[in-house]
Amino acid sequence: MKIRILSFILFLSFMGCGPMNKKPEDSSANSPSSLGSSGLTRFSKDNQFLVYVESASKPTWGENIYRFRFKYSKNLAKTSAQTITVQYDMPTMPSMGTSEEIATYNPEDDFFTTTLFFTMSGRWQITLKLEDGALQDEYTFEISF
Ligand SMILES: [Cu+2]
Repeated sequence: MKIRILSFILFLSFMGCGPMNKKPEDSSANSPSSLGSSGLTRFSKDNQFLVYVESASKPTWGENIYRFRFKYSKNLAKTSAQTITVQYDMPTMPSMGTSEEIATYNPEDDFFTTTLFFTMSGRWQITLKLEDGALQDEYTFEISF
């Protein structure tokens, strides 16, 4: 038993994240939507865009490919943005910092694609920052594994 606890502490210090602050599942309406491997369509934070998110597989340690599609909420037309900024972090571990990737637009399939690298299991929060001319908005979702 002691050995098991010790190796758990060693594991935590190796990962450099400190103990996890386990929060109960938040089911409030304002909490970011969660995403498994299936696609999801939601409005962005200020309702400027309709955002579709999908991933090729269930979230896992290492590389994870995500695809996004944006339309204007008011007329459902395609946005003219060519890139979006993707920021992701672990909300319960601020010391890990925030990682950033650029998702690039592929006109052939009308999707933005990026690869995120999850360095450990747990809860990750992902924010898409979309700028399209004068329109700016963002969309946040969460994954856990
Ligand atoms: Cu962490």
